[in-house]
Amino acid sequence: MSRAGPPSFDHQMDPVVELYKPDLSFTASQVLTGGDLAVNISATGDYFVRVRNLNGSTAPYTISVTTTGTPPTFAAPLDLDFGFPAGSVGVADVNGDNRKDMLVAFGHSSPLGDTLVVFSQTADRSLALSAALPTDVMAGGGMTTGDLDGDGHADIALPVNNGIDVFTHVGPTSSPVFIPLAGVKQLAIADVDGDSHNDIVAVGTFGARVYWGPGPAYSTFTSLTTDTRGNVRRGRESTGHSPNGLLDVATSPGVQIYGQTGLRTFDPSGRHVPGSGRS
Ligand SMILES: [Ca+2]
Ligand SMILES: [Ca+2]
Ligand SMILES: [Ca+2]
Repeated sequence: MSRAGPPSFDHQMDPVVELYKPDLSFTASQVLTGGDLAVNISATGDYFVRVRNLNGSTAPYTISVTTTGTPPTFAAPLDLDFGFPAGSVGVADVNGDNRKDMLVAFGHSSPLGDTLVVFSQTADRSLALSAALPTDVMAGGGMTTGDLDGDGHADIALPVNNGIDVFTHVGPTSSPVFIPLAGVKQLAIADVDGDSHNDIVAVGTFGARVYWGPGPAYSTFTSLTTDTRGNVRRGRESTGHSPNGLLDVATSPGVQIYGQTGLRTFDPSGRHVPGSGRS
């Protein structure tokens, strides 16, 4: 920590104290911060202090180095007892303040029936209830998050009865865009075709399909399979790179991989991963 003189007008500007990293890159300057220059040094090494005296001032300055305590990684645990089960949860920064927020979905059998509850993370790492958004009738499970409209803020997709609810620009009065699709059980968000727009992968009683972005009103899709044996009850999908650089789609239980053989073209037979429990 570099500390420059008592705070008076002449001492504020001259001498000027600057700190440089071991690689001589500039770190901080009293001119830029104003007042005392206090710098948290997290990596050890030889740092360099440069003092410039622009007008021959004889103002004193002192330099001191002190240790600081490590701030806790986690704040005290925050217990949220709703008194009834939640359908699914998500963690994503939906309001764009660079703090991840907590999202909880409650289905129609819950006292909070068909509601998406948004808890915004505050600067002191606590959570503040910021929205309770009505959804279409839903069981509550299968929430997923990702930026669907490309504005840099996370959005939310939820399986609901006979479709998918998509929330963008999440705020206290947001309402969802509805994508009709009966039998949706689970969703995933990824840029499956690599066109920089996130896509939605859905599985359910219809099989599996990919809705092509940009969202939030997805209208074009590709059906990967109509096979519902494996994923109708607790379908889940993930994505991973095949050797051709295109994302594939995997469903469970068991692991069945539908390879993207060409842009937006999938091997409909799927590939069963041995040992994953499905015949
Ligand atoms: Ca946030
Ligand atoms: Ca967004
Ligand atoms: Ca895409």
